[in-house]
Amino acid sequence: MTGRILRVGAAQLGPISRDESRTQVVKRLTTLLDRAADRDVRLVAFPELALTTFFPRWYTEDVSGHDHYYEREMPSAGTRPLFEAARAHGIGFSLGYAELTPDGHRYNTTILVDERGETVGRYRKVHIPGHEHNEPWRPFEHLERRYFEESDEGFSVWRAFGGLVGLATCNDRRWPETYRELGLQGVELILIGYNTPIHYAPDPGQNPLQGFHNHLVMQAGAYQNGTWVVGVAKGGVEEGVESLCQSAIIAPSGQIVAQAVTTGDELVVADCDLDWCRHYKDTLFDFDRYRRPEMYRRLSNQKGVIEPN
Ligand code: CDT
Repeated sequence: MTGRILRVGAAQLGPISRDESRTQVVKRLTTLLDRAADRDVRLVAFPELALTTFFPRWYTEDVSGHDHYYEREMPSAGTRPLFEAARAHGIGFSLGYAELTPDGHRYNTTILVDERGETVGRYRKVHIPGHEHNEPWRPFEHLERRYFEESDEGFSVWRAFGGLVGLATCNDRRWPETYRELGLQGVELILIGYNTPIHYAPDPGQNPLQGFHNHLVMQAGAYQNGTWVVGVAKGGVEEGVESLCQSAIIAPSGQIVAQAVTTGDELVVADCDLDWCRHYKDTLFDFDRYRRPEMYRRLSNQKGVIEPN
């Protein structure tokens, strides 16, 4: 193989129980990092909210009722061992967690940490799914809109690991705007962590299609922007709720080149040739040559649907 090869690991996590301590979880993450080091991986992607159980499934009257699940600093005493292990191995990583800022804002955040243990990028989730208020009719809730603010920082791409790396989080992967925002910054590798319950209460007919939709959107996003995409799950049955696994590494062709086979902690590895992106970015998806932004004004000027008279 020639080109800019980056060996990437998708570090899928099985369930995290509500009373699992940060120390216990960080130990699981460092075990996966150790396995990555054994396989000469240079960058490991961890899932969304990788340090805790998916707490938005439970309603609390006071929004601060789940604050013990949030990180007030990164790294902290609890998470520093992960940074130290990564630095010792010379491996970078992305990590999703609940962030509580000093001025009281709550974000669903993912950071990108380089091989020296330095945080080089921070992304706060843009598309926040679910609901704000108690809906006890559901078998379990999806209160992300109660516990996280929508970020208005947008999507960034960073020069790291010899390429152009972007981040997105779970529900963002379903929106083509996410990939295009990153694609317009030349992204070559997008890391996406997710927690996707199989049961979708507003329309359970979608339940059997969760795996299909997961790969459909990421494969399309990869191909249409000529980029690698890593989708990494926290899945399995967590506190009685089954979530999708099927973590995957997807090439700029849209093909899945590696996929998880378990519903637990598992490292999925692939050699990502970042130069492969050029095959798509310089041909069918030569944005500079073929895009017609003046034809797409609704995309940034309009939020909902306006049907013709
Ligand atoms: N974590 C996350 O964003 N999960 C959503 C569930 C959507 S149903 C409320 C997802 O898009 O997978």
